[in-house]
Amino acid sequence: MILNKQLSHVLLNVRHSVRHKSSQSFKLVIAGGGTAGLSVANQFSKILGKGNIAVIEPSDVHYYQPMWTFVGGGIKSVNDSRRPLSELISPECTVIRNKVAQFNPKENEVKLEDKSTINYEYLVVALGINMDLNKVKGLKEALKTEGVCSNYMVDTVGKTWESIQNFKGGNAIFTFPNTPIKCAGAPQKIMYLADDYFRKVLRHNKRDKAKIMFNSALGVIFAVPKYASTLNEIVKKRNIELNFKHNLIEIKPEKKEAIFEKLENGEKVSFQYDLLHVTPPQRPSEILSPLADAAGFVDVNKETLQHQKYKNVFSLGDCSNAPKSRTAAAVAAESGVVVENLNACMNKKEMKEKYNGYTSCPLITSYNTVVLAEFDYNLKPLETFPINQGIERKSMFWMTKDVIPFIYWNLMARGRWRGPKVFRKLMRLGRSE
Ligand code: FAD
Ligand code: UQ1
Repeated sequence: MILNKQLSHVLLNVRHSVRHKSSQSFKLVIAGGGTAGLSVANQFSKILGKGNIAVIEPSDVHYYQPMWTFVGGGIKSVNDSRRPLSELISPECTVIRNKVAQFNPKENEVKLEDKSTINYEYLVVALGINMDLNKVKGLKEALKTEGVCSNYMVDTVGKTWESIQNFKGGNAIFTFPNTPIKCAGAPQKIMYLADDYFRKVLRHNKRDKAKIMFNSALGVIFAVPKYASTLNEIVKKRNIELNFKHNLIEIKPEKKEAIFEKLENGEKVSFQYDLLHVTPPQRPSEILSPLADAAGFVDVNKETLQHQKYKNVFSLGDCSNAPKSRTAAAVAAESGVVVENLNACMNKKEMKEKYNGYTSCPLITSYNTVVLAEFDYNLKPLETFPINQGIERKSMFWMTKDVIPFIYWNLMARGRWRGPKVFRKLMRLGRSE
C-alpha cells in the first residue's frame, strides 16, 4: 500500500517534469504581456489566427499603470487600474504563464523559468523596465515606515494617498533618480496633486506649514522647453523648491532623513522629511543581455524597431533602446510600427513604417488641470488638438482621467489603437505640425 503510494508519487513527479521540460513552437512569441506585449499580441491575432502566437507573461492581472498617479492622489482606486489578463487577450493567443529566464537568439528559442523551451520564427520583446530598489540604501525598509511612499509599484501606490492625507506639515520631498525611468513626468505630477490637496482640500491650510521640494537628479524640470517653461512658472507660483542634480542615495527612516548626493561635486546632503515620495532607480532586466546594448536595453533600429543584429526580433516599450520618453502613449505608436514592419518581414516585403519617437505625458498639475505634453524624438511638440497644449487646461484633465483610460481598456489593450496620429492629422486640417 505504502509502496504503491510512493510509486504513484514518483510517476506523478516524472510526468510533471516531462510536461514542464517540453518544448513548444510558435510562429510568433511575445515576451511580456504588459501594455506593449498585449497590444501587439491582439493586433497580430487578427493577422496570424489561432495557435500561432504565444505570449509569455507571469502575471494573470494586467495593470494600466498611468492610473497610479490618480490612485496616489486619491482620485481612483488600485482596482480601477487592474483587469484580468484573460479578459483582455484574444483567445487566438496562447498565454504561457511563466517567466522568460534566458533568450537564445542564435537558436531562435527562449528558455523559461520552469526549464521548458519555446521556439519561435519571430520574437517581440516587451519586458518593461524593473525597479532597482537596492540602489538606494534603506529604501525597501523605509517603504514600510510612515511617510515614505511611491506611485511606481502596485503595492506602495495606496500608501501615497495615505501619506498625503496624514501629512501634518513639515518637509514634503519628491525625488527623481539618476537612471532612465518610465513616465518622466510622474515624479512631479504627484507633487502637484499633493500641493493642491494641502492648499485646497484641507481646511486648516496646511500648505503654509509645508515646504515642498522636488529633488531631481536631472538639471531641468522637463526635457521639452515648451512644457518646461510652463512647469517652471507653476513651481514658482506655487512656492515649490527645486533642487536639481540631487540624487537620492540613502534613507534613514528612524531619523526621517533622506540623503542625496549632489551630482556636481559628490557632496552628500541630508534632508529631514515628513513625506517622502520616491521614484525608484530603474533598470532593464539582466536577461535581456544577449539582445542588449551597453546600457542593457534591447538594441533596435530607432525607426523600424527591428533588432540591430537579429532581423526576426523586434522590441518596443520600456525595455527597448529607442531613445524616446518611456510611456504607454509611446507604446501605442510603436505598436503600429512593430506590427506593420514585422508583418512585412514575415511576407518578405519591404518595411515601410517609421517610428518618429512620438510620446505623450499628461502633466497633471492639480485636481482639475493637465498640461498635455506630446512630442517626438527631437523633443519637438507634436500636439493632437488644434489648441495650445502648453498651458494648464481643465479639458485635458478630463481627457486624462476619463477619456484616455476608456481608450486604453476598449481600444489599445484590445489591439485597436496606435495613438492619436489620425486625429492629429484630421484636427489640424492640413495645417503644418
Ligand atoms: P509594462 O507595461 O511594465 O509590461 C512589462 C510586462 O513584462 C509585465 O507584464 C511583466 O510582468 C512582464 N515581464 C517582466 N519580466 C518578465 C519575464 N522575465 N518574462 C515574461 N514576462 C516578464 N504612460 C503614459 O503614456 N502616460 C502616463 O500618464 C503614464 N503615467 C505613469 C505613471 C506611473 C506611476 C507609472 C509607473 C507609469 C506611467 N506610464 C505612463 C508609463 C507606462 O505605464 C509604461 O511606459 C508602459 O506600461 C510600458 O509598457 P511595457 O509593456 O513596455 O511595460
Ligand atoms: C495615448 O494614446 C495613450 O495611450 C493610450 C496614453 O497612455 C496612457 C496617453 O497618456 C496619451 C496622452 C495618449 C494620447 C492620446 C490622445 C487622445 C491625445
